[in-house]
Amino acid sequence: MRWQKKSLVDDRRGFAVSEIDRLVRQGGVHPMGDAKASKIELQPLAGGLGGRLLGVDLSRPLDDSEFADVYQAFLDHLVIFISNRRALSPEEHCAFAARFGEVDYSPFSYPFKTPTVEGHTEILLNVKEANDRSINVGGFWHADVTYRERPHKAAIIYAREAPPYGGDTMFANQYLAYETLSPGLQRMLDGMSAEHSSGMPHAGESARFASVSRTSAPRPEDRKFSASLYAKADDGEESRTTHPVVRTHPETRRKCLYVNRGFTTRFSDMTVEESRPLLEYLWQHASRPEFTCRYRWSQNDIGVWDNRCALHYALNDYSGHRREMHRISVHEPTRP
Ligand SMILES: O=C(O)CCC(=O)C(=O)O
Ligand SMILES: [Fe+2]
Repeated sequence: MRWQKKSLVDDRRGFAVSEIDRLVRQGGVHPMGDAKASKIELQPLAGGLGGRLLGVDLSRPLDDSEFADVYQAFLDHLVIFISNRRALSPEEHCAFAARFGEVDYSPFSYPFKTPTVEGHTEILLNVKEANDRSINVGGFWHADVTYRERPHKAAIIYAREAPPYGGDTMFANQYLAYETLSPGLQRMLDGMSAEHSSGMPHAGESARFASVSRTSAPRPEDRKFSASLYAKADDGEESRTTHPVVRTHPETRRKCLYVNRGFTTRFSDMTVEESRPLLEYLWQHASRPEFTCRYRWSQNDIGVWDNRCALHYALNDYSGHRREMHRISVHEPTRP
């Protein structure tokens, strides 16, 4: 049995223990193994979160019981990865994504552009050409679209083309971020809320990284937000909203920290100057190496992250190589 019982959940806390966790299997399963004959296994990526699912292949639809296992692994491990035997069509990607919730068809808010896959307004096309040395999409710690009243519940991302090395994505467990704060700070934050804005005052040019490689340092012009394909040059309206600083996950009922460097601007009823030192502390704490995992993409991989309790960061270290990701997101049914 290669299923490792690394569970962020346990009976003591009263959370559901995954059905998969109870599976006892003989022998190993190759990631590309025969999905029909095999049960799903999970190979943890790190202590804090993340798991690779073995024995699942999305080149054929999953039946309900298989999907239930996948969904439970998503809740238990916060971000899961599936390696597929062959390329998935946009329709197959979409059909899998739709099992996680209501698919988001709306464009992003100012200041972002949202290129999409032709004929599929729900598939965000995140491509960086080999000669593009500018900043990348998601190159800062964030959860997606938290400036919306109902941010995304999950993202289902497909690696259409992965660089030979570099271009990994990192994730950070925000249950752990909350649980490792002192009881005093937890009590204080429990009652607080914060503003989130698509204007990204703290994740602008200073927090982003232009493309790096061992042989090429970024040039000043590469560092500008406007150098990215995904930045809008024209003026627009920011989207803003307010969320609790600590939220309770609607499915696991666990509390997690819910501020991020990307979009959180300040605590409610406080100025940016008053908020910044504590936010800065929380942002750094939230991405402690022990709370993170890092995934190296291969072509045709699918990743699914729980955007309610995990942060992510896309590394911009593949200068000279092309990377193409397709992302579908599903809405949270209610406000955090
Ligand atoms: O390209 C990636 O790995 C993720 C980028 C990102 O932040 C996103 O798609 O939300
Ligand atoms: Fe993102």
